Amino acid sequence: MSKRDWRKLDESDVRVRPGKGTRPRSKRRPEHADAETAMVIGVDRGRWTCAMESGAVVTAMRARELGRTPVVVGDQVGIVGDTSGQPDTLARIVRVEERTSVLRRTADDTDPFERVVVANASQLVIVCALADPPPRTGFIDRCLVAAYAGGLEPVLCLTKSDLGSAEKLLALYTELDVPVVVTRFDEEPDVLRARLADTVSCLIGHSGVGKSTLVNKLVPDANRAVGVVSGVGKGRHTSTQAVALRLPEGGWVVDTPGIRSFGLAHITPDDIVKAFPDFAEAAEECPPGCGHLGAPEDPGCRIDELVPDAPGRLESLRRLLASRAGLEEHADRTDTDR
Ligand SMILES: Nc1nc2c(ncn2[C@@H]2O[C@H](COP(=O)(O)OP(=O)(O)O)[C@@H](O)[C@H]2O)c(=O)[nH]1
Ligand SMILES: [Mg+2]
Ligand SMILES: [Zn+2]
Repeated sequence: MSKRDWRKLDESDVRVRPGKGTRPRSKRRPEHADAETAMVIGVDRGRWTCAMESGAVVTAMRARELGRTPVVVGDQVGIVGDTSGQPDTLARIVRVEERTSVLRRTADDTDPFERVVVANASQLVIVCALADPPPRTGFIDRCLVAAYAGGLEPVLCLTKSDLGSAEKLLALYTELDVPVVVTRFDEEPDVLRARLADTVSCLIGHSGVGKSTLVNKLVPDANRAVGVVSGVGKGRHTSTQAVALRLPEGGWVVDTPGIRSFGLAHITPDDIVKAFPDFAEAAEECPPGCGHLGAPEDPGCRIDELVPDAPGRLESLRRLLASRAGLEEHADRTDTDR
């Protein structure tokens, strides 16, 4: 072999082993072909709790080749190593599958970035008490925006019906076709239970609305503490992580104790409008960059022309668009639940 040929061989060798930064994320390596699929059900200080398809629950670390790739509750992952789930074993996450939906928590004083906190949930159950604490429609609207933009089906769960009537809230959300279930702690939540069966659902709601009470009914061995205020500002991160709990009927419910609000900063008006086929069609004719709020903010918004058909529905949509813009944030923050 001549000197030249040697050099050639050398170059091609370099080409098949690119530097760390350019390595494809899910490069198929022979040793990972047999990775088992699991769902992430908890995250705590660099350790991921994963439910294998076999039912075993395994603790895993993130393989070094994944770098800082986020791995969150609900993620479908490929796992290698010791997947027995025996005490003191540690498996490795080598792959994160593409997500079908995402929920981001808001940036706050403890973290300047919106981060995905729950992946692949198919429903967002917005839990809101009918009284004590009083319902906050600004909060519900922002949750709806997060659901529509993140690819989840929203469900409104109105709790404490022994303390108040659902009538007013029902009127606000029927126009948007949001399914509503009403619960109270002295009755079994059978309607909600049927809705959650065989799917992954994420629960969101302010402290005190009755989430833990519900979760304890839905998941008999959950043992969630009732009447305990958790959340941001308490300085205890372990109690504020999202956690997925297996439902006896099949499926999962994700409790999000410390997440008070979902991040909406990346969401555009079009992301919201897209969730409503009738409005989306009209919006295609809007001027570029239309915020779809109507006059005076958005003169020429074509959605205005649908008003005669669905006045209440348009009003509801505009309310959601305004909540994305943060116009209601202040009102919602003043009647705090801490
Ligand atoms: N009156 C009434 N109180 C409830 C109901 N559900 C829960 N609570 C009470 O509301 C308080 C907060 O409940 P909890 O489940 O801890 O709410 P979380 O903070 O959302 O998890 C507790 O004192 C519960 O006993 C209900 O349907 N009716
Ligand atoms: Mg709770
Ligand atoms: Zn428009």
